[in-house]
Amino acid sequence: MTSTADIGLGTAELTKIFTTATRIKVCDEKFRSLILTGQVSAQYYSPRGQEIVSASMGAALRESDYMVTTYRGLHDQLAKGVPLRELWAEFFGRATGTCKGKGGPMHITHPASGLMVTTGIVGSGLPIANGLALASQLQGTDRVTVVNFGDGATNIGAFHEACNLAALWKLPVVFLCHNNRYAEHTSFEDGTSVDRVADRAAAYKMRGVRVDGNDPVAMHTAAREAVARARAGEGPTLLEAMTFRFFGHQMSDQNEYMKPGELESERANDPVLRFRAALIEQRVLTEPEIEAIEAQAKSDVKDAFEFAEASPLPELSELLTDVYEEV
Ligand SMILES: Cc1ncc(C[n+]2csc(CCOP(=O)(O)OP(=O)(O)O)c2C)c(N)n1
Ligand SMILES: [Mg+2]
Repeated sequence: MTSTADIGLGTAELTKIFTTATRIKVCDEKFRSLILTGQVSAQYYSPRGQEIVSASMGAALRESDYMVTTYRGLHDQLAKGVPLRELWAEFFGRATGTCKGKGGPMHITHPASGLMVTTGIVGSGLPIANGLALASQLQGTDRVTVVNFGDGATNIGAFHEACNLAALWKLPVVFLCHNNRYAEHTSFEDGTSVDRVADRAAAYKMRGVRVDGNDPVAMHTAAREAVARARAGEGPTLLEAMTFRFFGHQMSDQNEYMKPGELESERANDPVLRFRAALIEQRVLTEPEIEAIEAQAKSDVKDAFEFAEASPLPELSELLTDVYEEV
């Protein structure tokens, strides 16, 4: 981790980022164990390894800001403040979930916390984010929209269309690319014509920044800057956060397409554990304070799991409610 003293990040901000990252990690570990032991059947895309990107961005946002994310979205949803109980209930398809059990893990939506939509269509979040940002601009608010997507999504037409319009109209949007070096099973190099996603911004006269997304100080600093510029009407940023995913594209993926040793060396350099060690070493938090944060995360996740499990499934009579607009 970059030295916190150089950047001027305070204990409160660092604690917030670490607390969120820990929550994401614990939530992911529990959910994966439920799937692997056959207790839950769900389509799940683990964000393990990418926690710091989302936690650092989340700490740069206001509750009233908007966020859009993808199927690999648990980290973003928690970082934006979606309540754990409702999130878990939606993952379980229960009536108490964020979408009353009709969305499931791939479609988490919780406007009260600004998490406007989760989509499984690669690249589709960017034009949606532009629409949200345009609405904020027309309404004269200073709300910012952040859209999360992967490196693979930057090869989709919608990415390029959205970059063009956002730059042209100076929309208050941040395009946050989680570059985890792989799309479904294709490496970044095998599917992308440029070496850096951030370089693509120049084609649209947009600001492009690449950052080590696993370094909380660097990531939070870059996120704060991009958000501040968007809020001040200075236009969009394409922020490329370098990171890595630890558990395959989805649960049955064995990562055979990765380079030999790549996964092992990344796991050995776990960004959440590195952050933990740095906080102690730089005397930001003590070991007992960190253990208390970890214990709280475990107890919150247990509570949310029990809430979801005890919640009812949606009634059949609810099948069409909130699905079609009444005219
Ligand atoms: C338009 C579209 N094409 C293909 C797919 C199938 N698909 C789902 S995820 C994915 C890989 C996307 O990779 P990336 O954007 O890097 O995100 P990551 O999964 O690494 O977070 C693909 C090809 C899809 N869902 N939507
Ligand atoms: Mg990817």
